Amino acid sequence: MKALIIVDVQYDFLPNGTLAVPKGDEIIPIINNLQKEYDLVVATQDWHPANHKSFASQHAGQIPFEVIDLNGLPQVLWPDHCVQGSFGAELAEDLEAHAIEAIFRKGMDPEIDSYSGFYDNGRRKQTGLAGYLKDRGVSEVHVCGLAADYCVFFTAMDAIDEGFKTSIISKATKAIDKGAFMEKKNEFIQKGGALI
Ligand code: VGL
Ligand code: ZN
Repeated sequence: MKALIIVDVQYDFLPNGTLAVPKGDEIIPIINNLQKEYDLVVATQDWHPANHKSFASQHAGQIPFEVIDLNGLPQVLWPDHCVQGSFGAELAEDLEAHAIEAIFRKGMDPEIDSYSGFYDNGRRKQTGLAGYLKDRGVSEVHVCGLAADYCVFFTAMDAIDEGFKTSIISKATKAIDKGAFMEKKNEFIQKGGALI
């Protein structure tokens, strides 16, 4: 069984969003066309409380894209984004959603960020995605969505650790920082992942 994992296709990561990924909207029709190729389609949704500590706004004197130590982990400070219940946190309405069987939310704990759809950045807690996929007999996953250099990359890296044959679909993802994704891409390939 082969699953498609659609990562964080939410308004705040699209043009005009608070943490817009350049050309993020261009991947939506591509993802819509891809879905029929899979036995199972799931999605993730970044879902932060308004006081999430990954937000620069929660740290006096800090500005977005600075890096701090947050509870022992390096943390990029982001503009406020994907606040629970806000428009920016909604999955894009242009994203075909009929086939999405489950949506795994992440980033609810204000003390720790959660890029991967599988666990938080400190691997303290699982979202349940790995167990769900395994229960459904999935052995291979393809990861797409936003952003290539953060949530797509970390979801794909953890998918390998969870024992799935894992690919990132190049044409169905966009990066916040293209250069950073080039390096992470190599790390992913070295770990046994594929770019397709
Ligand atoms: C993401 C930064 C912060 C992502 C989420 O979906 O890639 N990036 N939160
Ligand atoms: Zn986030």
